[in-house]
Order: sequence, then structure tokens, then C-alpha cells
Amino acid sequence: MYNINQIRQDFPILERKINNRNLIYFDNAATTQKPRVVIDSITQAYAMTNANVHRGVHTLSQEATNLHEGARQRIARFINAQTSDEIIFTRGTTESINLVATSFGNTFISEGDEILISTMEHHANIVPWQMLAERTQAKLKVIPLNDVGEINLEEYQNLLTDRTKIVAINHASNVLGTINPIKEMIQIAHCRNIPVLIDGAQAVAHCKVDVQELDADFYVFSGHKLYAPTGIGVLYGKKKWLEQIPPYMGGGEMISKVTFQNTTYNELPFKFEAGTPDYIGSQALAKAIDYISEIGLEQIANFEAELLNYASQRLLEEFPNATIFGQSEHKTAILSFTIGDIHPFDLGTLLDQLGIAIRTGHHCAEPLLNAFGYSSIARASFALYNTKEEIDTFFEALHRILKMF
Ligand code: 7TS
Repeated sequence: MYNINQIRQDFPILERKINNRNLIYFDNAATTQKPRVVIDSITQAYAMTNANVHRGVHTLSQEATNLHEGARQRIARFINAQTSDEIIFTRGTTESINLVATSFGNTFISEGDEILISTMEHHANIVPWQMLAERTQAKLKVIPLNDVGEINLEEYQNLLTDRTKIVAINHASNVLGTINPIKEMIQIAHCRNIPVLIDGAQAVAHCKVDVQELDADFYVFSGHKLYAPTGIGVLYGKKKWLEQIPPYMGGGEMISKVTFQNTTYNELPFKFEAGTPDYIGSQALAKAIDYISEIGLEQIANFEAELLNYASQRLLEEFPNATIFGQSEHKTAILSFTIGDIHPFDLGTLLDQLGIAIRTGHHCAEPLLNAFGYSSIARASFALYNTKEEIDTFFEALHRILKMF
């Protein structure tokens, strides 16, 4: 059974008042709040087992190393990677994509080659590919969307050519909420031997991910959208790719032997992890994964879907001049909208006066908003601790605010 009261008690920040109101946090697609087990794990690690990893003969360093490498194994199990060598720790989704765009891109992509992304990408899955295209004179191609914010598989297939060297698409959109048919998209690309990178930033906390079943070549995500701390993220890569591409950054940890003449690189996964890793963040990420796994991703997805349906229905019924961006049948709990010609920034500011946090603006997906003819929209995004009662309060607030206009 989904014990929402217990779950809410696990998140200390939900006790907070904002402008003398109970905090209602609907900005979960930007970052999630942290359960006490995750916060405690950070304190515990610093209080009891702090030492640099992979280099000490002393007990503390060995303990810290075991905890850090144990976390890597936990993450590998979470997404069903074949081995934990395929789990590279990064600072987050953005760094993971930049790593692939640089190390894979510089190796396999050259003038006249094509990189295929979609219209619904976050800037993090656009700009690194644009930079690569500029460096190499490759071409960036973009999959269009239909009116409800979905990719048409036939159109996608037609955009793949003999020059396509990589497809990079998100698992779920941070604006539309659309969950893309990535398994099919990967299969289609693989028919032409084209590897696929999946940006899982908006998916891992909301649906079960099995990288082997998907047959993803790269799958990337951030800890902080998964109830874990900021500054830790993951690049999953198939071993066959990670072995073929060079390191992204140079420094300690990633080397096997260094002389002034040359350097040989460490084995996977360390080859891609220059410098002291975030061994505290990795443990906290593993704790966050334990936490959501105990509740169950399917239960979480069902619970969030109910919140989304309830809020979407109320918005359309109670505000005839409201527009919802992203009306796919397969959605994560993201509700992007506008109401009449009220500026989303005003809406966000007034909601904040009432203790309600939503996101407004272009959501780091400017090309997507432009494709729909907008420059700014409002977004309420739900997480496992949100409630119908909070949505009721949100609608009371919306009605109050609209009376003012
Ligand atoms: N990809 C997607 C689909 C995202 O939603 C985000 C962050 C990123 C990449 C970048 O993640 P980072 O952890 O490296 O920054 N999305 C959002 C958002 O929707 N509002 O704030 C950040």
C-alpha cells in the first residue's frame, strides 16, 4: 500500500512554511526534495567514513572505497547494467552528455556525418551536439513532433541515413512529459548499426529502466532529480563503446602509468573518472535508489499518474482558456500550461506568495517552446510526496489569482 503520510514524513523540507503557508512543491522536474535517509547518509559518511578513495592502505580509505564501489554496484543493479564497469560517475546528465559528445563524437564523427536529436530536447542534449557539429562540420538533424508532443516513428525512421552516427533523445520530456517509445527507437536505429544515447534525466525517478532490455548504448541521468544530492550523476555506456573511446578529462584516478613522455589509461570505469570522485554523493545516490525501490517504481508511477490526471482534468474543466503542452497518452507527471494571456512569470510569482512553487520560463528547451509558438510557459511537476489536497490548494490559488486579472 502507498503510505503517503509516511512518505511525506520522510522529507523534512515538507514541514517548511513559505510566506506563512505550508510549502507546496511542484517543481520536481527541476530538482526533487531529499528524504531523511539520503540527508543522513551524507552526514554519516562525513562523520564516520570520510577518506579519499582508491588510494589508501588505511582502514578509512578502504571503507570509503568499499562504500563508493558498493554504490556503483547498486546503481548497476537499478538500471540492470551488465556490469558496474559500465557505470561512470559524473556530475550529472549535462556532464554525461558532454562526455559522450566529446569522447565518442571526436572518435566517430567527422565532416558530413549526421547527429539526430528531437525537437523536445533539453538544452543539455542540444548544445553539446551543436558544439561537436561545429568542431567536425557534422550536421545536426532534428525529429519533428506532432500536436500532442509525440515523435512519429515513421518520420524518425526516414531521418536516419547512412551518415547518421548517433541518435540522442530523451526518455521523457521535461516540458511535455511525453515518454518516448525509446525501445522501438533504439531497435530502428540498431537496424542501421547506429548507436543511441538516451537522456533519462526525467525518467529514472518515474519509471523502471532496464538498459539491457532497451539495448541502449548510452543512458544518462542526474542524482538530484532522483531524490539524491546535486553534483552526482551517471553515464551508463555499453562496454564495447566505453572501451573504444578516449578519456574525457585527464588527471589522477584515470591513469594506469604516467611518465613525462606518455600516459597509459586506467581500466573501466576509472578511465572516465579523473580526480577525486564524489564518493559521498555516490553513497547518497545509492540510498535514494534504495528508498524509491522500497516504495516501488510502479507504485510511484501509478500514484503520480493519478495526480497528473486529476490536475490536468481540473485545469481544462475550470479554465476554458487554458492550454496544456504535451497531451500524449504516455506521460510522466508534468503539467506544462498557460492560462489565457497571463504571463507565466506573474503566475509563478503570485503562486509563490501563497507558498506554491512551480517553474516558469523556457525550461531550458527554447527550441521546443518556439516550435509551439511560445517563449514562456508555466509548469507544475509532481513527485512521490505530492497529494491531491495540494492540487486542490493549487487550484484555489489559481482561481484567486485569476480573479485579480
Ligand atoms: N535533460 C533533461 C531532460 C532535463 O530535464 C534536464 C534538467 C537536464 C537534461 C539537465 O540536467 P542537469 O542535472 O545536468 O542539470 N531539467 C531541468 C528542468 O526541467 N528544470 O530545471 C532543470
